[in-house]
Amino acid sequence: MKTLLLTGFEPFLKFTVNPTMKIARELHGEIIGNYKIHSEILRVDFASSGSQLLTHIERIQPDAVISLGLAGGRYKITPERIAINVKDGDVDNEGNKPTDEAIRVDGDDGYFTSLPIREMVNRLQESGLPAAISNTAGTYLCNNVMYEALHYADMNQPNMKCGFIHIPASHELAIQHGGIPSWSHDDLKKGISVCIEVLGSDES
Ligand code: PCA
Repeated sequence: MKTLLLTGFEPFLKFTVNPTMKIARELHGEIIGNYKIHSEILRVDFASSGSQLLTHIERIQPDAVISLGLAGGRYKITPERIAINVKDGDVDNEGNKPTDEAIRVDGDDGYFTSLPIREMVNRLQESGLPAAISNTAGTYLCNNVMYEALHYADMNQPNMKCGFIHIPASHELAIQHGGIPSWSHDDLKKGISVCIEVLGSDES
């Protein structure tokens, strides 16, 4: 049995709940395909989210890492293609607001995901769930942790598959927030389970 580190994020900005937190918590300990899931929740903090993720990787020694983030306003489940070496954007939960900064001053400009994102999108759509590859994870915390995981894998563990999946808002969040498209929690969770299944089948 292999181990998957699955991360979600805490709420941030105007989003009073983060559906990725609930999904990660509910899938903790589950077995999907040949992966046992170990879930952790990350802070929305430019100064500590990356190191938090790397600490979990070193402690858990997973075979693969999937991080989840909310993309409030997106309509589909969107596995991300690339992480870039940039920190820039809205204020985080600790009040930091970097502008045009590098995540790692000596790091590569970017990293492509090592997850089977095309197969994930195909299988999501076959399962009746709208999905598309996204070509930008932005420059906020989601890009930040995706970059850190891929940088770590590149340096230390090239066989560890890593990447990031953005999901739309849940109905619960949309009711509180107002103007964003939303999915049922069950469909969001099913979508992530489908992606994990694909990860396993990709390796067999
Ligand atoms: N989404 C944000 C950060 C936390 C989250 O769930 C992002 O897309 O960067």
